[in-house]
Amino acid sequence: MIRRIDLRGRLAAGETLDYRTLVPRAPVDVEAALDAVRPICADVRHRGLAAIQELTLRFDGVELADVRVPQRAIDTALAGLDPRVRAALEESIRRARLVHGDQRRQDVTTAVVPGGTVTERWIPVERVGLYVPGGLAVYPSSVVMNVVPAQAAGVGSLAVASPPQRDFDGLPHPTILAACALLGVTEVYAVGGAQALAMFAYGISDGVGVTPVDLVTGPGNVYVAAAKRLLRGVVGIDAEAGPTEIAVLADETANATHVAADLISQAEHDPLAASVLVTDSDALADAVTAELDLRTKSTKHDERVRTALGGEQSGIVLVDDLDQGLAVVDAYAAEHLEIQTRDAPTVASRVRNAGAVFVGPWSPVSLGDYAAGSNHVLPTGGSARHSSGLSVQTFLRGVHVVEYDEAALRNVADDVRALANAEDLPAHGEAITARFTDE
Ligand code: HSO
Ligand code: ZN
Repeated sequence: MIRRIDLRGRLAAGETLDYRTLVPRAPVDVEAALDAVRPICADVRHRGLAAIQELTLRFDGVELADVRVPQRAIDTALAGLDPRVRAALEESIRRARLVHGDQRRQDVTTAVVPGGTVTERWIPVERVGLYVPGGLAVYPSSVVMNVVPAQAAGVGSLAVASPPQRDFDGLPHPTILAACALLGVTEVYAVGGAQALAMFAYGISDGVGVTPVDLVTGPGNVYVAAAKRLLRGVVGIDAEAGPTEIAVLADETANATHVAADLISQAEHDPLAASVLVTDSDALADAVTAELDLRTKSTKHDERVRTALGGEQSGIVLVDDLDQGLAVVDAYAAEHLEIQTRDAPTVASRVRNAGAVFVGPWSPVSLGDYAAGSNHVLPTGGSARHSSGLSVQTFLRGVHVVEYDEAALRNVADDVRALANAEDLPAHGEAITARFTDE
């Protein structure tokens, strides 16, 4: 069911291979969703609460009296949380706080010349809106992964929005609310989809009111991605998250059962999820294919998994050796990359493009999804070539603070004037000259 792409022998035959076009990847058409999302954003902008109420009835089948989830509903959700799940979430939060706490940045002052300094000050974004989807799966873990770095960065005001559920009295899913409670988030809205992002971007003034945010983060489907694309500029965005991806670079030492289990673990997210194995071992490719068949039959979300593994976005890529394997995974730039080879740390150190790298037999992606301490909001669709996953940095802005004294400015005045004249912007030079009329 999973297709094969055989690249072996092609380099030796003198071919030049453009790996980016050879690796499997499904097109995700955010552009096409823009038309559906544009009127929704406009409606929320102009009609506020009334628009959100109508859209919520249409998309979620819920009559919304107001958007804000009452604190007692959040408290009730926490009280009702399975103690085992609570303990696991608390451990996940503890580990994520360790890692993200270490990402905090110090302000740095550079003495450029005597009397002239530039300080890079790291200032947290003031207010953030976090979107938590409620579709195929409910992800309290994603609440952790978004909230922890924002809090570690020192974001002052944090609001969460998640779609209201008919089965839960028109509130967001209780495990989402409970995760908010564990993280100390009290401002939660029962609004989903593009309307939630528009609400965050524009704010609403009626009902309880919602103050606009400066930055929205969080995963979502193609409509959420389209809303982010549309609202970017009005508000900052993290990234347009696409369907999840796992690539595994493996040699003959890898355990086929583990590799297959890991490929299926991410395929279970979404029929559009991508699972890619890159290997130089025929025997491993065959063993993984057999294991995939076997395990797919017994896994809970077998339909989703079968569709994802059988889709054009998934495949087993056969390569001549690990060097070619590394070239392939770098070109693919997977959201998650596992290295299951001999001397995995050395191979992993050569990877350039991946959202996150999971090294050796005991570091599966699902560990990172929940409890490694790393962040699971990662760049998809090849954007790991130029972007990073969510971190404290996402919620900070580096501001240059420039402070020169008179002598330091005087010393560089001729240079500024020369460059200003070269750009035919003499008023720039005059702004310097005006300070030294004695010259
Ligand atoms: N693998 C997903 C995150 C996730 N997995 C949430 C389970 N829950 C995207 O990195
Ligand atoms: Zn996952």
